[in-house]
Amino acid sequence: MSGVHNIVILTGAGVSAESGIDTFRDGGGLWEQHRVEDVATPEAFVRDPDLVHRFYDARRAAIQTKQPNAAHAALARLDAHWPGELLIVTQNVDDLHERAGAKRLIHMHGEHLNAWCTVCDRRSPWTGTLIDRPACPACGMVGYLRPDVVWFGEMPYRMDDIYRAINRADLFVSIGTSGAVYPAAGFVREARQAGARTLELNMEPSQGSYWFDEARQGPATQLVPQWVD
Ligand code: BV8
Repeated sequence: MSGVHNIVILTGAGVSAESGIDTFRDGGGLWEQHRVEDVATPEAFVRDPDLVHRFYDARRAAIQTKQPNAAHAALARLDAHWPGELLIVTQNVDDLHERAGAKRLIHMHGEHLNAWCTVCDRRSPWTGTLIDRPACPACGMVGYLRPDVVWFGEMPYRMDDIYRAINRADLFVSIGTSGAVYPAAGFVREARQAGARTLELNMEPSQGSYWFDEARQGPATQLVPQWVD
């Protein structure tokens, strides 16, 4: 990667697919079994909190049985050794990047293994279920915890930090995302405007492939180590 100093990497569900975590939009994926409006919006949570808790409790349990794959490991190696600025922005709410060793990481759509108290607004590590309306570990209020996940219509986390990194990047790499959801799907255009080279690594061309200088198709566990190493 000659001439590259500052790297921003965007990851999506495709980077965790080979770890056995369902993606959202591939055949049989998570959204195939549910309408997004029924499980991933604040309105859904008000309308049918038990359905939303069942959906997220099942995913929180499933994640804990999965392991990082070669793509997570390669990104963690790059993070550990890259002398310039590097930021992994993940849309994923699993903890596989961390478990592979990644440090310079932002979860823009939240984290499954946290619970968010709608009374005291604090996040607490959480590996159990929420459908049984447990007490908030921070304030003790019972029945007010929700998944710490950014739903549609909600503001993603740390957007200022993300845009600051993108505007300093000279390489932007998108891995395992369909380019279906904003603002993440627009990052490649921000990166181009900042003068960065852009690379997409994905099983198939994404909805935003047109915007990338280069797009390679294949499984992340092959493409990412090839690119990193
Ligand atoms: C926002 C919840 C304002 C967590 C998710 C009307 C009202 C309000 C907002 C909107 C609106 N209309 C449009 C919007 C914006 C909206 C949006 O984009 N809607 C879409 C549907 C059009 N966005 C929002 O609401 C966002 N908030 O806009 O706030 C704002 C704007 C700007 C700046 C600040 C604030 C909030 C979006 C977050 C929604 N939450 N999830 C959860 O349940 O997990 S989104 C959900 O989809 C995931 O979290 C994920 O992040 C996202 C994208 O999915 P992908 O990760 O790409 O997964 P997908 O299955 O789609 O694709 C997988 C890809 O991997 C495929 O391409 C496949 O080929 C590839 N693949 C598969 N296997 C492999 C592989 N690649 C490599 N190797 C493999 N083995």
